[in-house]
Amino acid sequence: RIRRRELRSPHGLDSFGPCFFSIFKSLVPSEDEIVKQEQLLLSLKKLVKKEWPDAELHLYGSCANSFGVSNSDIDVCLAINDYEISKLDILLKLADILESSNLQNVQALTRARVPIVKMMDPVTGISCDICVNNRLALVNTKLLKDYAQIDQRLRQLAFIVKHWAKSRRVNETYQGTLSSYAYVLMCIHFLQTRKPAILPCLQGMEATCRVTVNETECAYFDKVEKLKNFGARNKESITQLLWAFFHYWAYCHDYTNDVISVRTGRIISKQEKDWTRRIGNDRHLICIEDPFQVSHDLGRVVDKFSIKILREEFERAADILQYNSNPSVTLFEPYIP
Ligand code: 3AT
Ligand code: MG
Repeated sequence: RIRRRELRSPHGLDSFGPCFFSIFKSLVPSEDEIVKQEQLLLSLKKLVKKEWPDAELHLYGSCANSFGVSNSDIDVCLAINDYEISKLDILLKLADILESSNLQNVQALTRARVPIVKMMDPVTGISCDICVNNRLALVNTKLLKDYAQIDQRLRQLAFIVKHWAKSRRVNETYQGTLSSYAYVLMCIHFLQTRKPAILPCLQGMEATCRVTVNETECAYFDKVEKLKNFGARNKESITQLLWAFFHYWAYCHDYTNDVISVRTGRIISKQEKDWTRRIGNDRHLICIEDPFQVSHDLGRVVDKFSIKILREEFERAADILQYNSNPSVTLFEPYIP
């Protein structure tokens, strides 16, 4: 059953606008940090070129999708066309190269769902994950970045939601809660479905960029500079949106039947996707469709224990924004088990 409550914005929440806005500002990475990230990428490029002259290194994830908070790790993808050598051998070779070049804590995680090499650069203090030929991640990174340029409220909302999720420890996929990528998709979908809409559905528009990655066609409208005024008719403030976001996930989302889909800009049914029952480890207790890999539910990490935790946290956040006298502090109070 869907639990509903009276849908009203709390009195006076807008007076906290400046507090939430300054939290957002404090999370944005500094110029200095961005310079350091670029330095590290440059030195990695030099190392890689020596071994594989045709290889390229690309940033992806939050350091490239504009949803990165300060002091995040960076995600790097090694794009390489060497069919003589397997992906795992490339990773092991890469780990060797890094190890012999003064990088610290080098570890090849060859058995992870997305195999990576982890390391830390002692010069900049930045930690870094490198994967091989993960072209889908590069495409979804660009999609998120393009959405962020349409309306600045997306970035503000997503930073605050990510900060809340990290503080409350519900951003830990290995514990059955959601990835940062999933939270950003939830924010995009939420803004697509406001009335009037704050974001368009880029995949529903005439495609201006098109790539095929492992048989998956990725196409959407990416001339986002033409959409700068898209959300202007909607005047909702960041605090109103934040309240409505948590209210939606706490009391309005139909967990039994609904899938949120950024690809269509709508809610679609679990029935339609055949996500109504558990298959293997996919339980579909909260359904977030990947915009390109449409058979992929980003909620699949969630199990019957963590769904409870997650929903309780959504309710806690909604109730704080509704009733608490100091919401911009209480919302982010660290979770203590
Ligand atoms: P943080 O700031 O690091 O928390 P992030 O956006 O970098 O946020 P992750 O490090 O979890 O998020 O993931 C890095 C990128 O990998 C984000 C996205 O482009 C891709 N990615 C992550 N999880 C998935 C997934 N389940 N399916 C497809 N792509 C994914
Ligand atoms: Mg990351």
